[in-house]
Amino acid sequence: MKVQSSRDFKLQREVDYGTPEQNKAVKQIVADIKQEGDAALFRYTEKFDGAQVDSSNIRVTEEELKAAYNHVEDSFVAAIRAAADNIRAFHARQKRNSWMDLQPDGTILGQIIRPLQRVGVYVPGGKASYPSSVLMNVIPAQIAGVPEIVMVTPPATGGKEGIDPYILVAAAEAGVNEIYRVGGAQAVAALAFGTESIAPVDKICGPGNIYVALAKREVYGAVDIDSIAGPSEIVVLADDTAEPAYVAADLLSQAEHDEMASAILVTPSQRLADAVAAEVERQLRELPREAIARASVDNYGAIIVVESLEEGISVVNRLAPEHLEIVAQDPMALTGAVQNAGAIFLGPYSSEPVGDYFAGPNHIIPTNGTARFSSPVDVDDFIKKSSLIYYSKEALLRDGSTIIELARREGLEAHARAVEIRLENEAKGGVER
Ligand code: HSO
Ligand code: ZN
Repeated sequence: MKVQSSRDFKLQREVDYGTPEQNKAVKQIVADIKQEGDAALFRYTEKFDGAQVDSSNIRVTEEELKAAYNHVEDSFVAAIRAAADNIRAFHARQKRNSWMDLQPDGTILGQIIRPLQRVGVYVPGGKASYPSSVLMNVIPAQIAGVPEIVMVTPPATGGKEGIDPYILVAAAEAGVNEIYRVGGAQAVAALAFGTESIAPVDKICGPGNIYVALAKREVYGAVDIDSIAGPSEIVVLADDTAEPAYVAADLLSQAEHDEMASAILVTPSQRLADAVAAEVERQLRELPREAIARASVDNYGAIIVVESLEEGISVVNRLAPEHLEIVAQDPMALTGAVQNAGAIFLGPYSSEPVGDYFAGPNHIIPTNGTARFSSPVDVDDFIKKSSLIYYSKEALLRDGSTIIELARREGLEAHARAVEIRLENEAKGGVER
């Protein structure tokens, strides 16, 4: 890992907007699903996943869900349950209440919180198919009160082996209501517009490959989507008190996600910088995913030596990392100055995987500098608000002329008259009702 000074450091990562061919292909798939429904959905599933899916087998049955439990270890079920309990407890704290404010003149103003009715969660197949991410997407929706949570995931090639039992168990434990074995842009389009087999949803979330990401962009507006997740990132801000082997291990824990993941150490300690560089190399050689982690470290990793922890914080704020670990004498004291970070892990025992799997906060966190303006997935992502206005006669008589003034200034005479007709009638003693 390169040790460098903060002056020379610039993190350069581009958002992948897909090639023109990929964009064209996705547009075509979405249009076909919208027009033909199931027929196109089954056709594309055969073409891209090599699986024979039709209306008789597209939905995963209760029996299949039960059978999945026979294919996983009891210890896994226990671990998923324990994690789910923590994630539920954390997200329960985020629940908002509707409120109403009764004013002395009889006016009532308020805000009603309603869950989305139907949410679609995309679960990718392949190497980034994580049971933990099923919990992180589904549980906030459930806490929000979403009554219909639908999962889609690509069928195994050939359609025979079915869906990964670990994913199915996580889905069952999280409380998914319906599961369909379709994936790719065709599944996103099916969720957005509905087909004969899949009723349309209000929001689509969950990670996927470039086709899934482009399809989500394409259907946005017809439905809501979550933000498009980039590769995982970790920044460790550490002083001389940090244990180099722990810091290296935490950096590698995210580097192993993806060749494009980014793991960065920021420290005022040259001694720690050198020790971590050596540790990273030593530990890398022992990792099953060495090739991925090494590519990540080589391309997007860095050890940045700064003058002070304060300068370190300003580097952190510039990077706006998805995950920040602060491993220093007094981590809590430094936290107040952190403006941009998706999740902040404090002290030597809060290794990032603690948050990835178990502590309770969500592990779907803004990447690629977007922690500057966005937040981890939470219950708010699955609710919406309705404003409530009950104006009393007294209040309208008081405010009517002001409203009319504003309406006429905008040249909207009908708006003005809608208020004026009431004022005039009230002046005449009111209408008989
Ligand atoms: N660190 C990943 C989440 C994850 N880690 C899933 C393990 N499984 C993105 O924040
Ligand atoms: Zn992770």
